[in-house]
Amino acid sequence: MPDLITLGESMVMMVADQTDSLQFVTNYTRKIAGAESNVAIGLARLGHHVGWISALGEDPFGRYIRNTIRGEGVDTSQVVFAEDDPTGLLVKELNQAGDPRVYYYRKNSAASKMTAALLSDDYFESAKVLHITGIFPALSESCCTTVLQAIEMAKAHGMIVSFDPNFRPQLWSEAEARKTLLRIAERSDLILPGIAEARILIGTSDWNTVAEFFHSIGNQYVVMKNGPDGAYFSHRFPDGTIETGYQQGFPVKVVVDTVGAGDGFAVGVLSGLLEELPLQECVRRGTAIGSMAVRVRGDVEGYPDRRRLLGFLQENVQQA
Ligand code: KDG
Repeated sequence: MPDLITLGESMVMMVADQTDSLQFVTNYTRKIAGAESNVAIGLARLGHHVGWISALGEDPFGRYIRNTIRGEGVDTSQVVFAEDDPTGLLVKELNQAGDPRVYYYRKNSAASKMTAALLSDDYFESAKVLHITGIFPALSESCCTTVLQAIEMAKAHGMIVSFDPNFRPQLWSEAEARKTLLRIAERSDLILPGIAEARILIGTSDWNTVAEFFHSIGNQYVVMKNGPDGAYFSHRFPDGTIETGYQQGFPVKVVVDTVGAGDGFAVGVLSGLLEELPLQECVRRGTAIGSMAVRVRGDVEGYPDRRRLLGFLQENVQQA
C-alpha cells in the first residue's frame, strides 16, 4: 500500500520539436503531463511507495499514460478507464526564454468527470500523506468535490495533507480560484504556494504575513517558492514554537524548460517529509530537484533517482 497518495488528471503532451509558434510547428514529441502524476513519478524514482488515483480515456493515449506511470513504479491500481470520454491533451509551445506556453484540449475529458465514488477508504488506510494541487479542483464541480472528499478521508486516517495551489489561469479566474483554493488551504497541513500564488490567495507575498496567515488557518508547514532563487519555509511545532528560514536556489547555467520544476520542488519537500527530515532539509531537496528539472526538456525527465539526488546535494553542500 502507498505511503503517499495523490489524485489528478494526466494528459498526453505533444511538445513542439522546434522553438516557434505552434502555427508553424509540424513535428512533436509525445510525452506525459500532469502535476500530480509528476509528483508521483518523482517520489517513486526516489524509492517511495506512491499511489496515483485518476481516470483516463479507454483509448491508446490513456493506456500509454497508465503504462508509463506504472512503469515508473507508481501504483495505478486506482486508475479507471472511461469508455465514452477521452484522455486529455496538452500541446507545448517552446520559446527562447525556456518558459513554454501550453494549450489545453481537456474539456470533458475522462478525468474531468471523476467523482468521489472512485475513492476507496481502504486505500487511504495505511498512507501517511495526501498530496493535492489546485489544478484538479479547477476542472469541474465533481473534481472539486472529489478533492474535498479525499481530504476528509485523509484526515480521518490521520494523514498529512499537502497542497500545491498550482494556479492555472487557463482553467479559471483568480476570483474563482481564490475561493476554492483557500477552502482547501484551510484543510491542509503543508502548503506550497509560489510568490504569485500567495498574492492571489491573500493579496501579498510578504513572507512574514504569508507564514502567519497560513499558520493561523491550520497549516503546520508553510513553504513559499521564490522561483530559481530558492524558497522561504516556516514550521510551526505543536507547542507553538516556529522555525523559519530561507533556502537559496541552486544555480542553473541554461534553463531549457521550467514546466515541472514546481512539481519537482514538491517531490523534494515530500520525500523529506516522508523521511521525517527537518523542514529546512526537505526544502533543500525541493530546490535541488527544481533546479535539476529545468535543465532538460519535459516535466519529469530531469527528476533524479535517490543516488543522483544525494550526490547532487553532497556536491552542492555550500548551498545549504
Ligand atoms: O506542473 C506541470 C503541469 O502544469 C503540467 O504537467 C500540466 O498538469 C498540468 C496542467 O494541468 O497544467
